[in-house]
Amino acid sequence: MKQYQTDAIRNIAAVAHADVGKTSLIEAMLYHAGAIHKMGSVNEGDTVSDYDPDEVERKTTLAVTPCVAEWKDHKLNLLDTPGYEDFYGEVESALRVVEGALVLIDGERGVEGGTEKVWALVKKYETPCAIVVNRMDGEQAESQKALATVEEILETTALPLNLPIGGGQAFEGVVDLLTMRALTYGADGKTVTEGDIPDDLAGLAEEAREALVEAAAESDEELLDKYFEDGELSDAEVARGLKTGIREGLIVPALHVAAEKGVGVSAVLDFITACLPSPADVPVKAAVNGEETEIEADADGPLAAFVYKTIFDPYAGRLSLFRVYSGSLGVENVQNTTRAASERVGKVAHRQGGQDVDASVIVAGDFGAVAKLADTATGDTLARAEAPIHLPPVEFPRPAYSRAVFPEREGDDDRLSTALSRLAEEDPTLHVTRNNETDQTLLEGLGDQHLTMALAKAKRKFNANARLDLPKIAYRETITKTVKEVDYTHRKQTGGAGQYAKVVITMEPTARGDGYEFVDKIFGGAIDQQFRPSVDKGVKQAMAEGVIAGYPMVDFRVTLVDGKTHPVDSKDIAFQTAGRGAFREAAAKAGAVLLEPIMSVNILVPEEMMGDVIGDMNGRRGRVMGMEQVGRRQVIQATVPLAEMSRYQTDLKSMTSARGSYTMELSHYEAVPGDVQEKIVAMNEAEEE
Ligand SMILES: Nc1nc2c(ncn2[C@@H]2O[C@H](COP(=O)(O)OP(=O)(O)OP(=O)(O)O)[C@@H](O)[C@H]2O)c(=O)[nH]1
Ligand SMILES: [Mg+2]
Repeated sequence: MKQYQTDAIRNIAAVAHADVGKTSLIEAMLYHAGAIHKMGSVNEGDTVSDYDPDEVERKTTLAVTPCVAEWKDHKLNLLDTPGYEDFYGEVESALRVVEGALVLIDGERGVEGGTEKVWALVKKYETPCAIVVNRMDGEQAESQKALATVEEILETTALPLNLPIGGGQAFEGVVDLLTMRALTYGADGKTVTEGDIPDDLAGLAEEAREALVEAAAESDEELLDKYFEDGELSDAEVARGLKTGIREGLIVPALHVAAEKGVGVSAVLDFITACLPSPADVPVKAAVNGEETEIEADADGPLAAFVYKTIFDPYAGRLSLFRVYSGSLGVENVQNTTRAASERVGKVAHRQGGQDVDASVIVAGDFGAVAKLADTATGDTLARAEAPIHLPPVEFPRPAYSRAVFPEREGDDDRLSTALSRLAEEDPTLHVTRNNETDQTLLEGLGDQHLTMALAKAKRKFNANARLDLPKIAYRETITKTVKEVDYTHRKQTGGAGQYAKVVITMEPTARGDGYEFVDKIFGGAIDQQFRPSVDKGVKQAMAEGVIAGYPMVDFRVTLVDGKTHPVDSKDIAFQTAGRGAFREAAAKAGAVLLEPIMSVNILVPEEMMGDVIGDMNGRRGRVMGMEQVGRRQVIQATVPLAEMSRYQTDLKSMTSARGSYTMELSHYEAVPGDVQEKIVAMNEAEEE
């Protein structure tokens, strides 16, 4: 592939609700631009982007994938992304490293739940974007209706840059409002014929062109003056105004396509090269030695490359996909400034889906891949030691869905844990943690599909078979009453040496979160100094198993007030035993209760669904703490027992047609209501039998 200068590069991510046609559109663009000679299809499993066996099997994109097309002396880096929200960590990676986004919507369905979510990400990254209305060949597809949902739900006016010619199966092309010419596409999905605007669209086209020219003028003061004076702008001026307006987020244009048939695809390619910013147009924030600065995409500047994705191949090892922000990256030694580690770059390549395309050097603004870096992970910056630039990492969504994970076969723990840690490196939204209280390994992610996929990958790539289960809840126990001076004597007289220890303890509840405290209040020598820590040790042993249902006891104080030592038979072990016994006796009288983890959740839902979501929260023993309006959505803040949230991800999805989302973190522990406690105790007893 020819070497392109920074200003001839365009970096674009395709984002959308699931199944809208991102992969098909990218495939069509590659085909139209001549990067591939046969157009693949998602259904046949032979697209460039969905190359991974799991993607082929499921006919869906699971990871951000770079593709390359050359179009009119420009290099287009096209990032395909998943549409299922369990994989939106990948969308986040993609938007972090591009200057433009194509937000696809379906010509029949318009904006959907996933569209709202990727739209929020596009806003977060302030990515210049266009709406691409796909499947204009659908029988019910209607541009105006689809764009009305953009207005209504995304609260954005999409400005048509072209108009569809023909509807349903007869959709054959578009009227380009910049040139006021009709483009019709041949059945081969590639041939484009330019002609006059069909009569029935002439009026509509005039109107839409007017709106476009006005919007272009309003983006640029100089153009606005000229427009007021002359009442018109040249095509080049309109394009310039549009480019400015799009870059500044003032204009969101709309284009129409039928990706699978290739209709309208050249117009998208033209739009990307003409109207979306190049890397040279957009300086980025960075830090050098802790000082914030902005860096320009200058191929001769100091090196700054950002790793946006890591792929693990069981044979080839680690592959790091990166984007260069400044300087150029070739075969050389570099510094990973995130980890203060030096790395050897042995070879760089462009990527076309899963294939390497040879390159000698990757210049500022361009994308590349490097294999076998030793210490580099997603989100790291590669730079040079003498100019240690550091780029901010990707802010990945935090997992809100958790399951216990077990090896399918006995003895497979090591294999599974290696597989999971590799997968977590490939996908930073997948966390593997250990819960010491429940003694379970937890796999946490963004949803059930996410974890199911992780298991499938563990099996295919690392030959590690695993299964998931609902995680155990880390209940705890505590006491509610003070019991004074409980005495306990341990005495053992068998054969040889005897054991003797007497302790008197007082046990009292402390504040939530205070844990356990041991106080030695022995005056004089009732218990020898050396044996008092033994009592503490004994209490610690017993408290690990509580007195109600085997959960650790917390938030109490034991005060050792009195006791007795035997001159011969008293020893460490005897006082430990007495400590355990005294604890059990005291705790049994101290009104022990179960505590459960209470989560703090933030639920984002469209206003009209608030009632249902709150009602459901109440059913889960949740407490709504507050509400906050965000645009036309509401953030509901609530606290709710973790035990009620194990299926919330799926439930919220079905309750809100995938429009709601939530985050969750541990808030505190609270006593379990009596009836719930009875159930938990009964369940644990049943389990032990
Ligand atoms: N009729 C019609 N079908 C299309 C068009 N574009 C894509 N499809 C079909 O829609 C389905 C989904 O297409 P994909 O390209 O996989 O959509 P996606 O957005 O990449 O899907 P995910 O990766 O799962 O989010 C496939 O069956 C395609 O064949 C189109 O323009 N018209
Ligand atoms: Mg896809």
